[in-house]
Amino acid sequence: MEEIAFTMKLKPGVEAEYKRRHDEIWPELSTALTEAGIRDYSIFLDRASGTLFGVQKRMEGHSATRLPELPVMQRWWQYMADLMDVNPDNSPVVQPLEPVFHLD
Ligand code: RM4
Repeated sequence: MEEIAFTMKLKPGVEAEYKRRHDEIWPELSTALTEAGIRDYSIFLDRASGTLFGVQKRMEGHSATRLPELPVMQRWWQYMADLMDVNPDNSPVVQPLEPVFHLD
């Protein structure tokens, strides 16, 4: 199991809506994430900057890198695109983070 972390960027004034949509995450999407081998996935918000901090564990042999191929992922990104900084294909602009410390 590896742990990865990354940032994404929320547009100003949509914090409540971003949380609401995730509180009501589509079961089909959470199933797809789990089936791709993602576990313990959390997203935290820094309200001051709009930075979203994602952290997740990926099981050995995971297929997280193939999630963008799934129609449900595409639909979710399209749905979320009005709230986040996104690439031309609607995927969120993701900045991978480097691990610098870990305590078990
Ligand atoms: C985020 C973003 C990410 C997705 C999570 C569930 O807003 O779309 O790509 O992994 O939702």
